[in-house]
Amino acid sequence: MAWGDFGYMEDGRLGKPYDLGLLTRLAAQAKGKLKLIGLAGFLILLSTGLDLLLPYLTKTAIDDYIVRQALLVDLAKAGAAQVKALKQGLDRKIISTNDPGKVFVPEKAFKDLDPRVLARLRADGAIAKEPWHIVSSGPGVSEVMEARPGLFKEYGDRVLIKSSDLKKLSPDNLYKLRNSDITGLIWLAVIFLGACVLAAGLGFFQQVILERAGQEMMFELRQKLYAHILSRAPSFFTENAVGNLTTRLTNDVQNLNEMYRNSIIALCKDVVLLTGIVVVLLLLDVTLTLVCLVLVPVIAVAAWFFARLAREAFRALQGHLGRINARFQETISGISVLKLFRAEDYSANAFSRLNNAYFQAGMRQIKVFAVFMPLAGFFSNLAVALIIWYGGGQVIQDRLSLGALAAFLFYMQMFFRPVRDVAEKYNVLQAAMASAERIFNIMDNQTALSVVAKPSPFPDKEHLTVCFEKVTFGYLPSETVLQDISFAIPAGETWAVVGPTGAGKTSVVNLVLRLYDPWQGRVFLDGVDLRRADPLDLAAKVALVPQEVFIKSGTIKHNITLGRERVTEENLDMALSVTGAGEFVNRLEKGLHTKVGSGGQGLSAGQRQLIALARALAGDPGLLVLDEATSAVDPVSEKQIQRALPKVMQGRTSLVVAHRLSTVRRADNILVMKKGRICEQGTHAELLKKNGVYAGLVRHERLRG
Ligand code: TTP
Ligand code: MG
Repeated sequence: MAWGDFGYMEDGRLGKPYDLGLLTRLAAQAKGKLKLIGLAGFLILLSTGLDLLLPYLTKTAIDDYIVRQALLVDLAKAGAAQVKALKQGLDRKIISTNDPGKVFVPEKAFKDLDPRVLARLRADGAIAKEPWHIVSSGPGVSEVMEARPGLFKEYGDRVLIKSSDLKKLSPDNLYKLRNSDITGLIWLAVIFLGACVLAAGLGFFQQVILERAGQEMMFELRQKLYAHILSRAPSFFTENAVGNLTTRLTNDVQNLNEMYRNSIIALCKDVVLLTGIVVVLLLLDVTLTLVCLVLVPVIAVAAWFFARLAREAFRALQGHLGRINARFQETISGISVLKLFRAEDYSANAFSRLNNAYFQAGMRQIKVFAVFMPLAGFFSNLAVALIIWYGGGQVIQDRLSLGALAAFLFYMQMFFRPVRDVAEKYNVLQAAMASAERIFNIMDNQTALSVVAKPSPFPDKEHLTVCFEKVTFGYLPSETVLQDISFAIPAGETWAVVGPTGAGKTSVVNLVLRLYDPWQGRVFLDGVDLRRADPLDLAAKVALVPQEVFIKSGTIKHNITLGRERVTEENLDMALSVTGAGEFVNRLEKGLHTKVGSGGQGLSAGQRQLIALARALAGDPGLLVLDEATSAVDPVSEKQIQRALPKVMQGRTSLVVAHRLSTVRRADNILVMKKGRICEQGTHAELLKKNGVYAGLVRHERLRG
């Protein structure tokens, strides 16, 4: 992954990668996946082992098959101590000649010698410069030896030829001579290829297993979050904007996955690989390893410095992106107002400023990376230079084999790859920690209305009574919306609530449906305190036609049934015909199966209201609550709904917030609300006679005919 594509954060905040509390909670998420993760970890170990094997195979190819040289040592020129050390130290590796004073020593054996002994031997001129090739035994060897007898020396089962004399052999003979070396190389190449194929195979399984574990965790987390968010009380949704909640469920969860995949697992793999490399290098050559490791502190400081710069740049970028997102969301949701006032240009200008800031922040981040990436490359090349300088010198002095040098170069390249992207992983980790914090914030939100362990069932009756007992309530602690409300609706009656805007009519409705709990007092439905009722029972008994109709995208049928089991085909037909919604639905080409857009695109305001009425009725509720069910409707639809209402309410207890005099007049009782209190109540006639607030409303045509 390149940089920065971690989704957006509305506040541009980054988490602390070392927040232990968060890490523990995240680890708890992975609990069920331990087997999968363990299996993947094992595969990672295996494939890392294979990665480490490849340079070693290269070394073997060079040292054992390509370069097989020995040097002649004149023991007569060496001191007694050196001879002893040579004989004891190399023992069986030495090839004795016919002359007891002279021995051949394979080049790669010299490095096993104490460097001081080696230096002394060189200083004394005991080691000849001329290299000899050690012929490996093979079927064609004796044939070649017979053809060119003068070139070869035979000591026991070992045959040697001056390396410079190899050129004198015909290509054919050279091939015969080195036949077994070539076979060895072919075998090594096959093993190399096999290791590569195996590593690729392991990589596949490891990837699939890890991804599976990751995707499963994300799936479960999304599921949990969704259920949790849905079960919050309405106040939660006033505090948390939809856009932010959407980000929680999508981007933030994705960030966690990114962290898990690109950071934690990769980090573990890197640690295993780096440790493995250092161990193998130390085994190959301690001093050269230490020379290379001199660079590590320098790189560590550079990486730390870079991580800080990158963090700042990344945070700025995320902040700007968040602002763009928020701005765009707001603009689109208010698009009709924007168009109405022709404010597109103004909005475009504002957007262009945000966009420009985002662009600048992006450029800053790119610059930071543009410095670090070549720098990391530079260090990697510097390590190569060190190996060539110091290691090359060691090879010349026979303290290091050529194969080991090649392996060193190979390993160093491997070493720097993870170092290069450590800063990037750090970024992912930070973004993810911020996401985790926000997700857990939501998970910790306890605003859901309490549900008792053993809810009291409602009596199984068709009509319900509603009773408010000294209810006081508000949305914000500082503001009381309903003050000491008490009333009782007998079963089967229709009561109306009227009052000026903001009086608290919708708030009363909200309490009947237990969208909120009152601060003081109690709300009863058929004698059951709503706090003790089963929420599902309540939903089955009460239906609301809200002030603002909500239509979800899908078919009309689904909009009416909302997937509720108790909405039978029979109930559906009844609801359609009683409300009159069936008339317009039948006129549609696809009838009930017509698709509508979210927000009710494709439906008129009146049709939406009819659907909301049908939806309420289809559940056959014992209590029907209408909140200004005809408020947003044209006169024709209004008439239609007005006609439907008496039929809809027949045989049910209903509570109707209304501004229609015809509806109100029919009510068995009218509650008149003002500033959160019930100021009058009675029938239409009684209230008119009283000549109070209600009579005033009627007189001023606040209630229309
Ligand atoms: P409502 O109960 O909505 O008033 P209303 O239904 O009588 O008004 P209208 O005729 O316009 O529909 O509001 C009473 C007070 O409570 C008002 O000051 C706004 C406030 N309120 C909230 O703070 N949050 C809410 O979710 C609601 C519904 C109201
Ligand atoms: Mg209202």
